[in-house]
Amino acid sequence: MFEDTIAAIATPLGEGGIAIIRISGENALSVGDRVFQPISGNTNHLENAKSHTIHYGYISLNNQRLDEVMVSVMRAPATFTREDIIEINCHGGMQATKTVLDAVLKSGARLAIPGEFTKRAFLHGRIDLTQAEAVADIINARTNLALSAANEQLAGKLSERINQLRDDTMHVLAHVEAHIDFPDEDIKPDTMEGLIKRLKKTKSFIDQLLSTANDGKLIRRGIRIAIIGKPNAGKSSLLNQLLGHDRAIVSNIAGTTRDTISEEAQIRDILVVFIDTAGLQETDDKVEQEGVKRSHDSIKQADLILYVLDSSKPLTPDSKLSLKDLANRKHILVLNKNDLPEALDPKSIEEFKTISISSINGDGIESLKDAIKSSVWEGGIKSEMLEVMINSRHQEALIRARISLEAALSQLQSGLTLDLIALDLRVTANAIGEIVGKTTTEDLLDSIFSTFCIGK
Ligand SMILES: Nc1nc2c(ncn2[C@@H]2O[C@H](COP(=O)(O)OP(=O)(O)OP(=O)(O)O)[C@@H](O)[C@H]2O)c(=O)[nH]1
Ligand SMILES: [Mg+2]
Repeated sequence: MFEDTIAAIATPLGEGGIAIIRISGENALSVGDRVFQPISGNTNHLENAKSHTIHYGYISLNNQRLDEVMVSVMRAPATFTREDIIEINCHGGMQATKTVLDAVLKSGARLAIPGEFTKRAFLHGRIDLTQAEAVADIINARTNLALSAANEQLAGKLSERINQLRDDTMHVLAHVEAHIDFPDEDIKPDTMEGLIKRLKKTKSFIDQLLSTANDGKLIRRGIRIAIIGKPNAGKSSLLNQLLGHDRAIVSNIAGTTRDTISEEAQIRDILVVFIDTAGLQETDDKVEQEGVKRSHDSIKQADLILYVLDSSKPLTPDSKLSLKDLANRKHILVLNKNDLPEALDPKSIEEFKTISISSINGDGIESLKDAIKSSVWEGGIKSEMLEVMINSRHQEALIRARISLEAALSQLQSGLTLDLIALDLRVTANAIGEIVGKTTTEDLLDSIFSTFCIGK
């Protein structure tokens, strides 16, 4: 299918013990032989090597030794791309790696574009599109949850369900088309009932899958949490507690934090970006005004708001006002400074979900983390949730599939012309097929694989 042989550095660029240069394609072995000198040397060493073996020697070009390496030989079809692959394990410095890659490129391989190895794996039928996306998800995973969800997808758990949906739609389509060919025969009531039942089942199955989209987004991208409150409430101290190190400057001067500070952390296996903000207050100071404006912006973008109150002080009228806005956002009211005598009237905040903490001694921080987790996963994490979690591309295709499926269903029920029904069912099947890559366009493939790194 592909005539050219591609090569790329498959490990991150930088200083490391080893780097791997991957070469895939019809001429992978002969390209390798042009640059590889085995330690006890005959020519065409790699072309004559058995599959899945590793060889010690040197990379050289024009009789100049460039690096001491180990080369793995993997013959088609038992490889990632289903083509012949060799992988050169060379020294992992920037220059060493580039020099070896350069030699390979001068010897007949072309530099791979991002995702091209995985694209070949897909086009050769080794994996489907959801599995190709899972490869990228595994590389990008930052939490255990994200990694296990990606592994399930690579194992084909999502593909199984999508293929079932498509088969069911095709089954009904075949029936409808058969009757188009024999217009004298009506669909028997029994058969019709069966077809309608099958389409209804398909629709509710699509709904089940669509309901996983939000969790999928959460697991893949994580959430943004804004820490807000009045000056000196202890927002920056709380950020430092949650991160476990001193990221933000803390002081008893009101207005210490002027710009927003964002920092990533894992809280109970959820990827979180915390945004510490300037205190919310009226001010004449220009810089502080900008800080307050940025605080409001981060409140808008946040998935969850931690509103920090100093519980050693009575509630002020302006706090009462901003608490009102809180009610219609996902929030946790954090009562800070519980190591000091309490001066807050519990009645004034009784309608809020509160957690009492001390950002000085860490009291209550673990309960706060639990509260963050349960506000993200209302109802907890179920194991079947990890098996299938669709991404936004799958979601978009399923929404299209659902619209045409509904049209087909209502036409089938009201006895409209079979041609139209068949058309809608075909649109449904195609939209579902896009998810696993049974129906694709070059544009779709480009947009998926271009997000990959080079060498994958
Ligand atoms: N006793 C006590 N003091 C605290 C606690 N948390 C913070 N503080 C103190 O309160 C003061 C303000 O803390 P910061 O974390 O800088 O408060 P902030 O909300 O970020 O303030 P701005 O950035 O100025 O808006 C500092 O002197 C902290 O040491 C706490 O739980 N108990
Ligand atoms: Mg601060």
